[in-house]
Amino acid sequence: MARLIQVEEVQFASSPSTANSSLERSLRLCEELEGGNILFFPQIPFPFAQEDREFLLKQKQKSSKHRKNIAYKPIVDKITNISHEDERDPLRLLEVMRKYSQEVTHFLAKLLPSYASCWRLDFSSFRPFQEKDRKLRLRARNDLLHTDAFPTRPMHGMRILRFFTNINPTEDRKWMTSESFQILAEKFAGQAVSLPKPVNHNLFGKLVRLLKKSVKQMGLPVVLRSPYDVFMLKMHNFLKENREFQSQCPKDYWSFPPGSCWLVFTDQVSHAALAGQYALEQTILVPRSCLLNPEKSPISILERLSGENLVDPFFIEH
Ligand SMILES: O=C(O)CCC(=O)C(=O)O
Ligand SMILES: [Fe+2]
Repeated sequence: MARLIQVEEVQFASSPSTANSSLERSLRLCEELEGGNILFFPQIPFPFAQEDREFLLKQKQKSSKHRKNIAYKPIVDKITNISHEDERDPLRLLEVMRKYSQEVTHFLAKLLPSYASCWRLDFSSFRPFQEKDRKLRLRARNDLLHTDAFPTRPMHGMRILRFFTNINPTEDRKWMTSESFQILAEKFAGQAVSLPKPVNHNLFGKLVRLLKKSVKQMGLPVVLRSPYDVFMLKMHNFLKENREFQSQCPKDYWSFPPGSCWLVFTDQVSHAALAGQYALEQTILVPRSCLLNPEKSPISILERLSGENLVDPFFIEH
């Protein structure tokens, strides 16, 4: 089960003598994250202007029904999922999201330099809806325990690392967590959730992948899932759809107070958001090659369980 590891006020090294202790701290934090724990920061550990927070809190979303979070894509510097009837100042929103994404990335790059040397920046999101009693279709529900897998963004073995910030001035964000991916995979993989088929390395398999890749490069919306991604998606759906698991599994409850942040590998720690409104989040993808303990990653666990290679090593890592 996940533990909460409080990270005390972070001072970054300014001299060679403090560089060693920064490095030690960084390795210790990677160890905790990869061990399935949650790093907790009582205060936002980087500048975040009060007027930016107030701007976000003023975003009046008409109804949370079927609505998705607002996403910011740092690579193309664009916001998606805003509806024009809700959004009166899209440029300002873009500016605030860009700033948040940059500050998180900058902070984490200093805190976890070994990850930063090879990570890929994924989306950032603004979550303006009240999670309690939020009406979403079952597989999209946040209040059911799950490990993360994105239907439209296959990971090819990369890890999903997410940094959350509760910007609500008065209300905690409430989470529940349960067992780690390792325990869940040992329980369900190969039984309730069928193990993935190995990567097809024959000429035909290679040709199909090459073809799909070129279709994608032409700008068509093809999702290139590895066997690993197929499994992770099945596991996500299975957990949310399994009433017995949801009610019987061991649970821990966490309250993240206003102004706090937390960092967690959400493909490993099963979690659910039970209540809270107004959070920000940045997703970062960490390749297996940059992990301190790659053997603890979901891809390695599944490859051990299946005895098969579940990602194509010659394929793009995203
Ligand atoms: O918004 C949150 O606090 C977490 C929701 C969640 O589990 C997710 O977005 O995958
Ligand atoms: Fe999640």
